[in-house]
Parts: sequence; structure tokens; C-alpha cells
Amino acid sequence: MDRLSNEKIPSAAPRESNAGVLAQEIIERLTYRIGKDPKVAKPHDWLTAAILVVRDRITDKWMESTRKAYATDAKRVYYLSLEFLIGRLMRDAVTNIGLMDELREALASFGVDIDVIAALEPDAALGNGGLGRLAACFMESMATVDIPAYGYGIRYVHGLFRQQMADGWQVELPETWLAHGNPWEFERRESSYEIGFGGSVETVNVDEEVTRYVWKPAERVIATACDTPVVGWRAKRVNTLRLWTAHPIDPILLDAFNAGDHIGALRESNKAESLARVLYPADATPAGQELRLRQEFFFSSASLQDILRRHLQQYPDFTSLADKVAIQLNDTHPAVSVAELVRLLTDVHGMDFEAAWDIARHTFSYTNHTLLPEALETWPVPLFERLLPRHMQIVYAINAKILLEARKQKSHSDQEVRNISLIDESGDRRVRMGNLAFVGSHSINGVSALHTELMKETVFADLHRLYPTRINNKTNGITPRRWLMQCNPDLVTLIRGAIGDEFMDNTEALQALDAFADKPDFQEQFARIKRSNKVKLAQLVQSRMGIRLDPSAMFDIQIKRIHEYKRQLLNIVEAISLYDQIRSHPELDWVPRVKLFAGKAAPSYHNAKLIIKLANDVAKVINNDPSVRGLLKIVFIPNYNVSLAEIMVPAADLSEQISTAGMEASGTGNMKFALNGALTIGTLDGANVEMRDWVGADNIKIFGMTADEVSKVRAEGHNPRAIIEQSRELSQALFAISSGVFSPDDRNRFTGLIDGIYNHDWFMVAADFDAYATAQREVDAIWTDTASWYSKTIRNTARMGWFSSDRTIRQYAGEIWRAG
Ligand code: GL9
Repeated sequence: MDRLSNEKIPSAAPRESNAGVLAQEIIERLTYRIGKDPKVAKPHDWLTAAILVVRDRITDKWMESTRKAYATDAKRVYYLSLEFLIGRLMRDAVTNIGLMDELREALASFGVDIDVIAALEPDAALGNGGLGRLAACFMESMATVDIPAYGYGIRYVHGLFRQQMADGWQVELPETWLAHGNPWEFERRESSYEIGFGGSVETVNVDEEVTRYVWKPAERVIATACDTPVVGWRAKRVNTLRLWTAHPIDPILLDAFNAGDHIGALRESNKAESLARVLYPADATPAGQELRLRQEFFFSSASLQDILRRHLQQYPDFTSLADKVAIQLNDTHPAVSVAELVRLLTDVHGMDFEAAWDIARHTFSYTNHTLLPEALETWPVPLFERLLPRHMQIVYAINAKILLEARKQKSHSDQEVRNISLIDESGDRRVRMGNLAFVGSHSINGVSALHTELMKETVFADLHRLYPTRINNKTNGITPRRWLMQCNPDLVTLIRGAIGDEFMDNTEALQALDAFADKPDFQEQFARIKRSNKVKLAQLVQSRMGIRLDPSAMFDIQIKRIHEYKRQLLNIVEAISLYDQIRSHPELDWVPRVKLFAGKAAPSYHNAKLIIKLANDVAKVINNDPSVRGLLKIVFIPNYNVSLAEIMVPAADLSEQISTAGMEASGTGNMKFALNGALTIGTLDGANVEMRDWVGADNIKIFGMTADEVSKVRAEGHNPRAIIEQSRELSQALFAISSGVFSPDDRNRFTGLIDGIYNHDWFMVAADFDAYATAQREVDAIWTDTASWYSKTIRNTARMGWFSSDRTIRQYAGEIWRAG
């Protein structure tokens, strides 16, 4: 059997749901909603009709969920995120409502293959990488564990760019996920809010004691809600993802138009709509431009106005806000919300500053996702003040309070007080969004145990001493529905046969698989499924790239954003060294390997783009060298996205999680691979540390420097040149790259990249090379002992259950939100 069967999963769809009924509904949608005769309907029309049927099934449950939240006075959770990296929704929604078999049958009765039309659904790529994908996993898990939650974000017209290769270089093309419309969403014209920018602040003296501040924005735009239902596992609950679109107040300036200024007549309209036009493709480097700050304020203000309106529908005033509302800030991108909530409560709703500040602090919590100093958002004071003059005043008022507190405690030196300040005075004055989010929140969490400890020691050390109870850890997780049940249906069938169905509701029940890890027949079936997943990936590579892969080779995969700290370069350099060794020792038994890469580079990140080019240049040489005899292949698959990950993750034998220790806050790809039965080769970084604890040190290949060692070496300085000269393998590989062996058309192409390793080696590529190469040969040795390989990889699947995002969300709900 090759797909997830619904057998024994009770259908959660409320109405009669046999294939015949579904078939009728599909025809009804096709005819009356799309206006197509089934005889001439195109595959896309069938997809839309099927989605509409599924959406309607979800809608009943959606309304029930909303009514329940009102009826029980439940606390609501709001997840504010500038990114939601959703991918396709059809398979997700259909499996979660338990209708996969019936829908397949219904479509088949019209000669339509559900797998074919499902593949036509565009990926909703409203995010850059791990941070956005985490938000999408969390949305699904919040519905699954029955927490009344809303996601708030922006409905970008263009999500993350499409990546094309031109002679091995990354080229960015616009992505148009809305080209065929979006049948999942409901536009909510009635949920519209005015958002201001610029202008000035006026003072109104209400009486002797009370002064009111009135912001008179110079520009105003309208935010309108667009809702997508998010259905949890077995449709227990359906939550709302509310994304804002931007519109001008006057769609066209008729006076200008009539006077012949046709472009000027649309200027306001264009300016407003630019707010929701495109996702910033920056990754762990702040976008920095004014439009980005506008986007951040636009979605923060719209979301808060919506939250306050909903609260007032149910409660008399805002004194109960912190008891009934929890707002999670996903990174600093929505941090301006802290000032906006204070403004709305004071200036608009008449509360005094102290009371408003108290409510804000008890309502917000903030998740930090990176320690990279260049990624911590700051805005130039003049820009912030020009765009948000009232918020600037509020930031100063908050700052005065905080600095006074620190002075009173006498615990902080002058320099430490400067570190705590919301204003960075070290150069041109800037507003520190991380500090604003921190002081405005009752909880600040990191995303893995190691990252949380490093937060306390580094970026937030001084704030942590002032507020020592606020920082806490919530190790990331992944939804097992998308990242096991949907992407690896054959494995799920095997597991159900072995241990029953409990793991489908409680991922930690996978533990029972441990007992099967050494059983030869189970290993054989596990291996057969892995191989068939590899065959599917090989077919994709063959059809997209014309490269033939041998599914019996080890599939060694590194997929993630391209970044120096993630060290794709280390992987490539090791591949070159392996290439050299295979050629000089043809008599040895080399393990056949396919090294697969995929990932996007931020368009402005020079070295990341160079690394993509290097991977492609090296692939060209190695893949065309007959002396390698097919023992090593390198493939860079273009346009990495969620849907491609769903095919690559189940096909991996080896998962590369090799970031410089201390730099990857958590990682979540690491969890997806291990859950699907890959062995991990990785550093003690991010969640890898906890993965080692769960799967056991024997079942993961850890190598390299620790975070402490990295920071020590960086502080004391090291001599990469000496390290390189001591390693023959490394010096030869680096020399091959820098001298143009892989770039005969431009011999100096990679000189700068390699000089960086010789001169400072900030990312410890040289420092970790030997340990990495040794670990790779140990991986080869395990591979050669097939029984040992599958015993380890089965144990990975068995022991990764804790990394379900259901567990993560339960911890947020219990320890931060006090909801659900
Ligand atoms: C990230 C971290 O780098 C990852 O280690 C972490 O797993 C995720 C989710 O917590 O957050 N922070 C960050 O800015 N990105 C992350 O992936 N970058 C992108 O999302 C592109």
C-alpha cells in the first residue's frame, strides 16, 4: 500500500461523507461556483472544486470552534508573525478531516487523479525559512491541541522569490502564488482598519492633571482581513489565519485623473498596495528599509485594533485583557506592537500610561530566533520618529521607566545601563527592537536549550540580570502530520502494522518502535520504504535536471537557506577531498554517495550566492569525471520550497546539520529528517544537542567544536592558516577551489571565499574540517554494516516523538499563555 489509508481513522467530517456524496458536491461547485461544465473542466478547475468542497466541510467546524471560544470565555492566543511558510494546504486539510480515501475515490469517478491535481496547488511561500515554517507548524498544532488561536500576518501578493539557475548562478524571479486565485481564503471587508503613518502629535489638556496625546497621521491606509481556516488533526478544532491586505482610502484621485495626471491619480493607491506586495527575502539579516518598518507597523496595528475590538465585544473594558488575551511576538518583527498597544489603550481608549503599560507587559510574550548580532533589528531614530512620531514618544517614556529601575537597583554599571536602553547611542541613534520586545513582555523564550542559555549569556545578559525570571526555553517542534503522515505514507503504514495507531495522536508513542529496531524483517521493510522514497526523488531529479541517480547510493542531503554559518561550504570542501581520495585510491571500497543540496540565498548575500555557484561548478566537474565511476555525485536542486522538502526529507539516508556551534538557534529540518529515519551528522548546535539526548549518542554522528570552544577561539584568536597547512586533504581541496580547478572560465571566482577561511575562518570551516571528514568516514563504516545502519535509523524514528510541535505548543500554552 503506498498511501495513508483512512482505515480506522474516524472521519471527522460532520456530514455524510461517502465518495458518492463528495462527487455530487464537487460537480455542484464546478458548475455553480466555477461555472464549468465537467466535460470541459481543466485540472485546475477540478482542484478548485475539490478545495471548495473541503473548505465547506471545514467551515461548519470553524464556526463551531469560534462559538465555543465565545461561549466559554476562553483565553485567546494571538500569534503575530510577519512570516507563515505554509506550502500546499490541500493534502494537509484533507488528511486532517479524514477524507483522503473518499475524496480520492470521488475524483477518480471523474477520471481525475487527486495526486495530479494536488501537485497543481501553488506553495504559499509567505516566509523565508525556519522561522516562517515554525509559524505554520504552530498554527496546525494549536488547532490540534484545541487552543483558540489566531495567526496574524500579511497577505503578500508575492511570497519568497522563485530561484532559477543561470549557468550555476542563482537568479531570482517573482513568485505568483495567487495567479489562479486562492480558493482557501475568505475576504472580510467588514474587518477593516485605518492605519496611519507620519504626521504629528497634538497635545490636549483634558484638565489640570490629565494630558491626552492625539496622533494626526499624514498618511492613512486601510487594512482588510483575509481569513484562511486552519484545521487541526481529526478536525478537533479549526482556527483562523488572518492575513492583512492593504488598500488606499481613495482608490483613485479623480481630480488628478480628470486633470490628465493618470499616473498621479493612482499614486496613493500604489503606495498603499505596496505594503502587502512582497515578502522581504532577507534571512537573518534585517531588511532595513523604510518599507519594511511600514509593513511591521501596518500588520501590528491592524492586528491589535482587531484584537481590542474582539475583546470589547465580549468584555466591558480592557482591565481583563491580559487574562483573556495572550499575544506571542514571533521575533522582533512585530515588536512595535508594544508601543502600539500602549498608544491604543491610552490615546484612543483613555487609559493612563501606567495602567496601559502594565496590561501590555502582561499580555505580550516574545520569541527570539537568532543570536546573530547583524540580525537584531534596529531602526534609525529619525526614520522611526518621522514614520511613527507618537510611538517614538512612547518608546522614550518606556525607556525612562526601565532605565530608572536599573539605576534604582544599582545592579548595572553605566555601560550595562547603556546595553539595556531601548536606544542604541553608540553610533547614529537607533531604536533597538529586541530590547523593546523584551521589556514589553512577561516571557522571553529561546527555541532550544542551548540557544536559551546563550541568550542569557550574550545578547540579553544585562536585561536578564534586571529581569531574571523572564527568559525561558521552548524547544522547537514540527507537525508530525505534514512531516511524517503526509510526506511518508508508506512508513506510516509500516509503523501502524507494527505498533498500532496510538502514535497518530501521541507522537511519543513511536517509542514502541524501539523493540523493532533490530528485527531483520522489520529492517528490511523499513529499508524498502526508504528505497522507494529515494526512487521518487531520483525520478524528480531525472525529470527536472536530467541527472540519473542510483537509489542504492547513500543519499546525503543538506537543505536549508544558504548561509555561511550553516556551512554548506564545509560540506562541499569535504566532497572535493573525497573526490581526490576516490581518484587516488581506486582500489578501496568507497561507499557510493549522492550529495544533494537545495536552498535559497538572500538576493543581496554575496558569499551565499557564491556558495551556490561553487556547488554547481563542483558538481559539473565531479559528475562528468569517469574516474569517479559513479561513486560520488553532487546535485543542487533549484527552487527549494516546502513541497520539495516533502519529497527530499523521506528520501534522505544522511541529514547534514553542520552549523558552526552556537550559531543555529534550533533548526527544525534536523527534526524532520531524523523522524523520517535518516542518520544525522551534526555539530552540538541548536536542537541537535537535545536530539542527541533523545535518540542516544550511538544513533547520531556528532563532531566538531562546541559552542564554548568556538567562542573561546574567537575571543583568543586562532591561526587557520596553520590548521590548513597541517591537513593535506584540506589544503589540497582549498587550493583546488581557489586556483580555479572548478572555475576554469574564471579562475579567481572563489579566491575571496577561500581567503576568508585562510584569514579568519569565522565559521570554523578549517577548524572543524578534519573532525567532519573523520565523522563522514565513520558514517561510511556504519552504512557498510546494513543491520547497524537500520538499527540506528529506526531508533531515530522511534525516539523523535518529543519533537512534535504539539508538545512545543502545550508548553507555550501551559507555561507562557496559560490558555487551553
Ligand atoms: C531561525 C533560526 O535560524 C533557526 O535555527 C530556527 O530553527 C528558526 C525557528 O525558530 O528560526 N531564525 C531565523 O531568523 N531564521 C530561522 O530559521 N531564518 C529564517 O527563517 C530564514
